[in-house]
Amino acid sequence: MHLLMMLHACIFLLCAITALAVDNDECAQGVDLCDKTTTTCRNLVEGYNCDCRPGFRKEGDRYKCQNVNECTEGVDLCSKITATCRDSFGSYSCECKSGYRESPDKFTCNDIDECRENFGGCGQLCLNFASGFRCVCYSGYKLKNDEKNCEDIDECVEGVDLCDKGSTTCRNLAGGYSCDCKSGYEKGGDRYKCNVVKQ
Ligand SMILES: [Ca+2]
Ligand SMILES: [Ca+2]
Ligand SMILES: [Ca+2]
Repeated sequence: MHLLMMLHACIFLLCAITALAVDNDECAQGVDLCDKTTTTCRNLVEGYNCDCRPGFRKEGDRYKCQNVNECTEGVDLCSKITATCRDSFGSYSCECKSGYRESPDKFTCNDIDECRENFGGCGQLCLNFASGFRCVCYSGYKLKNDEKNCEDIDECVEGVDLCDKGSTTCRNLAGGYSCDCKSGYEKGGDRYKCNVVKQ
């Protein structure tokens, strides 16, 4: 009886070993149904599994995985200030916002210093700042419609001069203006006003 049981166990074990030995490696044989682009086949003692590749996840189908939209799920590493997340099949990328350029880490972008590169095309002064730049002018000048070059402000025509109307005449100059004395008047200490010539 005892011997019979042992014999039975032996036969059972042998069966198990035989079953193990005949396990097919479906992955190696290429007979698996795993989707090659989204999964990797992994052999199991009984059957096989289709493991999702990075950037994909299981959704119903056991042979196939779905693209993870890292952007909408907010798991991307893109800088919110300098970049915009763009989803792709199995991955994502960080696209630089206007005025920024890609940095080595691929997640953040660096401000472009437009003033260091051809002076931003500015005629007089260039002011760099994050996300953009601006052309500015010397005192007495104003930006032209092209937002790049500067032109003299005609203070006399624009009526922004401080010349005393009674004793002086405004004369426009590049970058400024002067208050010239009218006849019968002469310069005193004030640059905006003239004094009556004493007889
Ligand atoms: Ca993706
Ligand atoms: Ca800039
Ligand atoms: Ca002027």
